[in-house]
Amino acid sequence: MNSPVMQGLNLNVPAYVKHAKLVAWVADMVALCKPDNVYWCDGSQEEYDRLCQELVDAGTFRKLNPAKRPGSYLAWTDPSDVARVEDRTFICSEKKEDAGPTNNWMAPAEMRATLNPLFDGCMKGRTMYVVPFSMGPLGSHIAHIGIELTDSAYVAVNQKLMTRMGKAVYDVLGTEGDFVPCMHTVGAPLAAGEKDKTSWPCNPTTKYIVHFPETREIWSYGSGYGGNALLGKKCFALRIASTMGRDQGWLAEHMLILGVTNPQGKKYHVAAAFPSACGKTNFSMLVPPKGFEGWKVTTIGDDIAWIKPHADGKLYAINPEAGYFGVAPGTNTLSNPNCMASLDKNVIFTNVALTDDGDVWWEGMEQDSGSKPAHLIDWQGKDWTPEIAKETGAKAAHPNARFTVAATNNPALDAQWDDANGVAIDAFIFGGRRSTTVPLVTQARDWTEGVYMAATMGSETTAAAFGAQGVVRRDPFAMLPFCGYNMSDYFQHWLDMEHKLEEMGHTLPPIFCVNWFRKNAEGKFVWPGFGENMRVLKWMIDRIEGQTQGQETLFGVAPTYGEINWTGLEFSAEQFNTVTSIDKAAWQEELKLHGTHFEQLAYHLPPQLLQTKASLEKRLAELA
Ligand code: SAT
Ligand code: MN
Repeated sequence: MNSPVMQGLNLNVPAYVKHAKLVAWVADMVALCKPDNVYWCDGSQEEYDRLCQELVDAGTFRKLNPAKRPGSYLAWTDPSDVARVEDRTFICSEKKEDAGPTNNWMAPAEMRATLNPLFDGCMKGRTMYVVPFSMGPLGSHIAHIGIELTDSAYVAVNQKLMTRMGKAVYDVLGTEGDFVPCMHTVGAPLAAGEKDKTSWPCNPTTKYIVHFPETREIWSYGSGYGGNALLGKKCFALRIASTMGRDQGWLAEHMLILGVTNPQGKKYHVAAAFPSACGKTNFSMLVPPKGFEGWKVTTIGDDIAWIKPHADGKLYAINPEAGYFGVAPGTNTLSNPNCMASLDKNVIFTNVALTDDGDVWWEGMEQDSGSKPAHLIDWQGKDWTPEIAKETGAKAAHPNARFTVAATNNPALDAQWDDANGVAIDAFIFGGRRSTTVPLVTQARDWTEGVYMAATMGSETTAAAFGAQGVVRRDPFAMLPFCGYNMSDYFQHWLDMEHKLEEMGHTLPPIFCVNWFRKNAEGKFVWPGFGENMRVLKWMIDRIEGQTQGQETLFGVAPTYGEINWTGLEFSAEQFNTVTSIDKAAWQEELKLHGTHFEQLAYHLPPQLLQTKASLEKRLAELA
């Protein structure tokens, strides 16, 4: 490879970067990608403001009305670049079995041969940004460092909000520290003197989101959006980190982390897994409803948890992120008042609509204002009126429109959110999106049954990923698109945690399975959800404290109607029955589907899961 110095390009390495291997890697990548400039991000506010202004000048950002939305910007993407691309996402382990049947796989050598010509010269006409970030509190023993090289200023400024990004990372890294190299390009090189033709450069036809788990590298080509491009998030914090966790004995999970404090001041920490766009952000910022005076819910994280066993026998969790990349549509002061307050200022919005007075709008906001605006510019830059929407079905905001905001904007932020030691987990929750079959809440009778519940989770698909929506797919642990290795090995890793902690003389936290999304015969949601989920959370805490008995059901221990605090909510025993009932025929079908799911995961499937299935079948057969 020609060295960049030979090409006459100065690497501009700042004096505070003292890591020779890192500098050598950047030099190699510069030689490969051939950017016009190299810029090392320091993470300062001055830099953030400057890069945002450059994005405004390039037409990628629109500055929102500072009187309405101070310090905030709106970006509209290319219509081909609006969500994660799961069919273009690859796990390139040496052996195909190690990626497993749920991941796209290509042999590493073949993938490198594919990527190399694509990356060769991919940054021509652009600046390469060197973005240093820590996933987790700087220097925490649970945290890890990544360096993203990207030709997207949009990525650099989003990373500033989403991670601990900047100069201080190099102090932690020192001269020898480990980091995950994250290569990213929008895949749209420019000829000499050429300007971008669109305000959202990306490659509309060629995309690759590639992970090499053995060498812990990420290579992302062609997309500028969300989880495809902010490589600290799904690529590092889930796919690569899950393989690190497997090798090193910890867990990287698609989980929110919340703190819940009772009126006596006792605090619990709960980690909960739900698929993308199923309300993790809402749950993590929950406002307790009437009847829960004195209770407080605080946010540690809204999407990802890194969890490590500690010498005291407990599992400690950190949020590796420092911001939220949440779904805007449906967010309002009823569904998530804390989130709405977080979005008052210093936000980057992507693919929401623009109001005539320079503010933002999305479907669901009419709940707060009482009506829809008479006119908007939609996320594709077209005129939008309620009449047009009625006629054509056009959405003002893309269903997967997002906000990026620093965690520190959140009024419900937990005091320990940045604690380097993490918080001790008292319960795990797994939830799918199912209109039938799965009850509102049950508690697994033991760790293995809990792992079974999580392993067989199903969910109707959402707009967070490209493809058909509303189809039930199995989404084990809400990790289907995010597990960086063989899913059955991942189940085994979870089962092994039990023995690991038992050897230390400890038991694991209880596991609960929830489903907020049951519908009635008319196809309407029955459970009110949102803040009312506190009622279910309180029952879980009662279970932890041994204050409530519950009742045995086919699928774990469930609350009786009388065990839930209904103060402030009218919810009849009959409605309760609609969201909790276990239908024998539906479950016969469900268990058959679990069987099909396990057949697909047969390689290395832990036998305990088949044993659990057999005992569920036996229980079901005995049901009247
Ligand atoms: O696009 S992201 O992966 O960042 C969001 C999500 O799918 O949860
Ligand atoms: Mn997510």
